[in-house]
Amino acid sequence: MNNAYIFLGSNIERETNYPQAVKRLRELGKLVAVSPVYDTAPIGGDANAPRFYNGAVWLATDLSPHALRNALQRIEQEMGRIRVADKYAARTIDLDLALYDQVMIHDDELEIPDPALFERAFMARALAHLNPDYVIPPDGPTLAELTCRLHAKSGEVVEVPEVSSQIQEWVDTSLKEQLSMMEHTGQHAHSYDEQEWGSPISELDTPRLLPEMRVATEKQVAREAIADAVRTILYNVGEDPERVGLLKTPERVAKAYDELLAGYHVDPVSMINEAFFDTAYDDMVVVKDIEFFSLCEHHMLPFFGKAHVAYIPDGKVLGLSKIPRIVEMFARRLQLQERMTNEIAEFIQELLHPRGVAVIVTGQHMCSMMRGVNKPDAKMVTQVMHGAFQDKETREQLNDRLRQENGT
Ligand code: PH2
Ligand code: MG
Ligand code: MG
Repeated sequence: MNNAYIFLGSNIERETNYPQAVKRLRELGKLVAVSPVYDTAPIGGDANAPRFYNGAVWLATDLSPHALRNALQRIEQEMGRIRVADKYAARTIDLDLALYDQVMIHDDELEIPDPALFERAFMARALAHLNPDYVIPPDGPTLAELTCRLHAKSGEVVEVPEVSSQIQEWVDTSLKEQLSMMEHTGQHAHSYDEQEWGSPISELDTPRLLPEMRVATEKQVAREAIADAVRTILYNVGEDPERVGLLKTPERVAKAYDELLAGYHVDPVSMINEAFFDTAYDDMVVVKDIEFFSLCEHHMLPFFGKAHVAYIPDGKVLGLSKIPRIVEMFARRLQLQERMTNEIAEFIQELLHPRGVAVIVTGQHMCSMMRGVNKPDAKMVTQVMHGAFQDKETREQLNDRLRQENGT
């Protein structure tokens, strides 16, 4: 048995067509679970099109993905679905094979996982209801995580409790029937016609894997989710997100966050790229006045200033450009100045095992400059001193260097 997740949609006589389609899915396998039914606004196409019932079903089946897709199309046809060129046309029933075990398929007939899943909050939500921990192949996010990211705007998705419980009851009785039938006959409660629906799973071709497609999609999903959240903020601070000046703001902000918070996506190994060198130089190395811009994790407001980094090598030194890059990697995240200072020092410690490492950071925090205590001139100084820098003399030497080089 294989686990197939089917997404259903109906916006023509949906009150009868939707429940009927769920019942018919029983012909194709065992119904493991059904999601609630959601009333959703039509996406794409004519905005005045009738609203949909949408939901999902988890089906345990012997059918291969392609055979299952053929079987679903047959049910759509039998239920009066008329296929037209307009992919947004109203339909009695739409049965989409959204997910199938950990399979990825991309051919003329099937796209699994269904790309619509990454765009439609209600689709992610219905599927997450069936199996929240399901990891979308090849390596996530889980359905629960995706649902959070796609966070639906209010009013866009409304659960329909009466229809949901009616279907749920039917599935419960039907499950019992299926089970007792299996006990009595020792067979599956369903059978399918191979000739009509195609080959069973054993003849399934190896699916083509397209992980790079997923990386791009995930990035897009994240951007759109951030833009949606910004729209919510704009509306709730009393603005009109539809006014011309603000129309593109959510996308702009999302794009800006890509840059401002790029530190989460830096791979430290490839960033360092083995740029450390053996050397006999064993005196203090100071890289001072490294400008940084970060966002505080308490308010997501900027803090910025300068970082000074020093270390005393023990056989190994780092390429000059790497120290500012390390600062950048930690600054471009939601931060506390204290933690950032520590992380920079720890990173260098692990990388070089020097005789000592020191990091001093001076920062001005917008969260206290333009709000709260309103102290625009206050500066925060943090420092971490490891190894040889615990020694008073070495510390004084470092202070001298910083003062000297600052010309003061
Ligand atoms: N399906 C579409 C196009 N638009 N909108 C909603 N709300 N629900 C759907 O299932 C749906 C849609 C194409 O399959
Ligand atoms: Mg379809
Ligand atoms: Mg569809």
